[in-house]
Amino acid sequence: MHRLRTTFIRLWPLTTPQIAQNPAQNRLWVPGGHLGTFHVVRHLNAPVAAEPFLNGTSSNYVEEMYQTWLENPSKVHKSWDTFFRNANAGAPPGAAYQSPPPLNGVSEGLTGVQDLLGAQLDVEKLVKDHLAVQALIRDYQVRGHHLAKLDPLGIGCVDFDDTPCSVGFQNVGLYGLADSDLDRVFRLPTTTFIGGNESALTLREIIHRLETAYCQHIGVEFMFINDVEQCKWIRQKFETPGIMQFSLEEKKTLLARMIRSTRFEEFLQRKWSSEKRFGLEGCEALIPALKTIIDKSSQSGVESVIMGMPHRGRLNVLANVIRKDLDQIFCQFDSKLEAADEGSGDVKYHLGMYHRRINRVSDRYVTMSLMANPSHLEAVDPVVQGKTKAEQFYSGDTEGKKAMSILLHGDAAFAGQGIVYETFHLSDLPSYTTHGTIHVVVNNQIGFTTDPRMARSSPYPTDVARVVNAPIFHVNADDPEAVMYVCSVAAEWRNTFHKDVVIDLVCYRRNGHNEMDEPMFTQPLMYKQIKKQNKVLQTFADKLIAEGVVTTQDYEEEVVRYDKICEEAYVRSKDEKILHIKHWLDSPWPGFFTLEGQPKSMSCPSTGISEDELSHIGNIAASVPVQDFSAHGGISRILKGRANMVSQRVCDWALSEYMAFGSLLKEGVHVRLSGQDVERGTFSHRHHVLHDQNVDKRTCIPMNHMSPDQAPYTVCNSSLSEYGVLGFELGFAMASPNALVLWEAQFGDFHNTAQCILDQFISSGQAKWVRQNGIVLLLPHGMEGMGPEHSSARPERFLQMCNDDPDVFPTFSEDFATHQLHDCNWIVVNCSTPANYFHVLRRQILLPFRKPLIVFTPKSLLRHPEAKSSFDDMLPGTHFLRLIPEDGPAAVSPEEVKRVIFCTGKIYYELIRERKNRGLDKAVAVVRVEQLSPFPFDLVKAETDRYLNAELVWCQEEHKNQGYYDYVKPRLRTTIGRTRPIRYAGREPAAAPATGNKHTHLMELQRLLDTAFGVDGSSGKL
Ligand SMILES: Cc1ncc(C[n+]2csc(CCOP(=O)(O)OP(=O)(O)O)c2C)c(N)n1
Ligand SMILES: [Mg+2]
Repeated sequence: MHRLRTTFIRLWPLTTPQIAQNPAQNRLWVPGGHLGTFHVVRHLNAPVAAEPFLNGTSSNYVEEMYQTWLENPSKVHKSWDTFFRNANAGAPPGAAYQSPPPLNGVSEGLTGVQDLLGAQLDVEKLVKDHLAVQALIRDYQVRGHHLAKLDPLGIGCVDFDDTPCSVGFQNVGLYGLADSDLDRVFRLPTTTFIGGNESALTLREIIHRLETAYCQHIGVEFMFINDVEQCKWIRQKFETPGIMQFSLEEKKTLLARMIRSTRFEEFLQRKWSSEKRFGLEGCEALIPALKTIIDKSSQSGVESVIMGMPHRGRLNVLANVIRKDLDQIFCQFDSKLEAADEGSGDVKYHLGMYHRRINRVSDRYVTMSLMANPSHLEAVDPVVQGKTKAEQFYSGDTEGKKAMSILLHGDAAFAGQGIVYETFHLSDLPSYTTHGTIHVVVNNQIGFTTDPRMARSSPYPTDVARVVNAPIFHVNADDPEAVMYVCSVAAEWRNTFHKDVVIDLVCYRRNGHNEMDEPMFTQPLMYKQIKKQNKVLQTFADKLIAEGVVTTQDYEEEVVRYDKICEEAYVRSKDEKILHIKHWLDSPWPGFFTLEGQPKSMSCPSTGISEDELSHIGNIAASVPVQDFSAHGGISRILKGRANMVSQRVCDWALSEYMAFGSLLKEGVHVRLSGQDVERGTFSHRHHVLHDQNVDKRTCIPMNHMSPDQAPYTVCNSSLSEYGVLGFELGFAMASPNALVLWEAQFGDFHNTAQCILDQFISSGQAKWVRQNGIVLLLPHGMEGMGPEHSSARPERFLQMCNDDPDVFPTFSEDFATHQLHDCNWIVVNCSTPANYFHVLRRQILLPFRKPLIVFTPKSLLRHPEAKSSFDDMLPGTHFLRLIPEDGPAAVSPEEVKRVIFCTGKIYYELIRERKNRGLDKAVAVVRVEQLSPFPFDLVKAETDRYLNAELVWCQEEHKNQGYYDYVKPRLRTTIGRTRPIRYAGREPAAAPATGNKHTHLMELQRLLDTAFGVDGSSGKL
């Protein structure tokens, strides 16, 4: 816990108690212990418990002694010589040790004992001291970062819970060493690289080198990593003497980048002093940091970098990393500029960008995209990962060598937002890994007005990354060279291990949260210190001038040069009269739209497919297309059932989905279905992945065995995170319009843990950022008497966010339906037939533009005997039915119909059963609205016109304040010009979506059906 903001950072030796407090235990080993039977092979194999002193590390020491003795017995102490000689001669346990011969000529008996004890103590001390040195080295590796000078302000807000400080020259006593040992030479263990070419150093030098490696401006946190090789790799990168060196050229480039970063903010401040821009002042090193990562990654073959970042320093990153034209950035500050694009647009520090350019260091092309993002901190993280995965997937980059992601974070957000953790947990899952993300935290030690001690319970903001064994490099951001070094190590780490890594740029925020905020209200002392803080550019320039890397004149000229670039761009920006949000697109789809960015047509072809295709895909769905595969008996029955359906030319829900996916795959469209337990299907209806019952992990995905030139099908059970996985799939769908990307919620109500992705990206993304997205959400929905959870996918919420006007009756034109789809923000459907589900999925791809599709999917209908569709409804010429009119006796004599019940989804089946039971087939027409939004005004009007004498009812199984009623009612009224009342048949308003009592559920159902068929209208409610 953080008790106080402290400047004391502490260490505690891991093995001190054993070494210093229990010498008796250490003494056991030489005279009578197991070492008496020392034999290299045997002791290496012996369990540690059988060797009181020989643990994994001390055995190294004895082994080293033994090897040295083998080479030359005179190189080891006489006592070791005697010991090894006796042990090798086969001395029995405990008898190998003998004291060295007496050096003086005194009385044999007594001196023999004294010598024996003296020599024993010598060896004991030698081993003990070496173990102590080893413990000390290890402590530096584990906790050296506690002592590193990370905070440029020197106020240190990392609290390690009052653990006593131990390392350092003054603390060797804690390890059982004395000041007099500082000049003794110790052999170095194999677990350190501080020796360079030397294998032994004085204790003083050992401590000095460890301090250099671990306690200066870089703090390395890595010893929690399970992989020994990875730990070793990091030790080598930071311990090797003199490893942090830069060429003159590198230093000059670093200075030039610091100049750009610093002067950009100063320029904005001069020109627009009263505008919010969330400047980077206090963390100017971020720009060279990112550029170093990109340079190094490009050198190792990366061609595409996808970045996500919050507000802080975003304009600077756009200008100096992505290299967006400065005039395009500056014109965003002109509030009078007119927007050329439809939609709301967004503030300048949320917009995205895409740019391809030559990297000067690697001399290779790199495409960089910065994803547009909402204000919601960290929400973009999974989206970036999804897009990166998609780029890797489409370019066959199975190891992440060509495309990579960089995520930037604020310290408060990184620690506080759960999506960070959820995204980390995608990092090593086969269908979600992007093979290593480089995370950069702008750790300005504050979140808006909140101190870290109030904002997190972990010492560092980066502790969340430890769950995936990501190394964490803390670095003082006022030292640009140290920053550059950790960034190049991080890039190398990713390129070597393809795993996540975190760079924690410990810095400060020179201004308030934004440039208008007064930080002294809440952090007076911190800001007094900040005001005293020298500007990092000046300090760094002075250092390079002193080193002779540049002259004062060089430096000043470089500053003038960049200021001139800014001034010229500023002048050009004045010529901009129109703001094109399209220029800020982060994911262009070349060739999909016209050059003007419009859809290439405004019609949608038939979504049906040929009988042959239906049979072929159906047969694949009914088979196990690999040899010697033992499928489960239940699966065999399901496959047989599918074969029967194919022979009868009908589809149930699962088979129609198969038909949609299979046909798109055969047309070369990638299909990716992701979500919890989607491979089998929560309701055990899908079974897209078959498991061999006899061979562990042997699976078969029949959908991938359809034809040699088909697109690949990805179906993947996801981690249990809706927010992370939905964001990821949204990002995946962003990369290409030529893919059907679907996310299925386990039950529809679970989508609300991903509400941020729905609100900030899916429903409003196009309006804000002019980019389209065709993601499909499958949300199981329906009142089945299963209680308040698992029943409702909350249709009311999706419908409430639709942008079509309830009060305006549209003018119909040719292709009205497609135009309507084009203008909407998302499509909401509830299909009542498998064929319609098939069509709506295929329509997603055959439309000439992309819109998110929300599908309320059924549960009981999956196995409902009547919820089947004939192949006839899926053949060429057929298409998705936005509305399914009555086709029974009532439709024959519409003038005799007393009541028209409009409904959607599975209640249709309850209604027609009830109608039949009541003998009302002629009197009541039931009309299904399959596409709720955009509302099919044209088709609804045709129905209301047909049944002119009928009362109109909206029937739903959901409660009145939920479901579709509030959305449908005004639109129905607008359709009929308010000439007839719209009656309501459904459940009463309620707080919970459904009752937990089965009996009540059935009573409610019966009551709503009674209301629906109250033909005289008396029981219908307005
Ligand atoms: C999910 C969410 N909650 C709250 C906010 C409001 N907010 C904007 S910036 C900010 C502070 C962020 O602090 P930090 O992550 O340290 O970034 P910094 O501004 O210090 O760079 C807050 C709370 C937000 N944007 N998103
Ligand atoms: Mg912060």
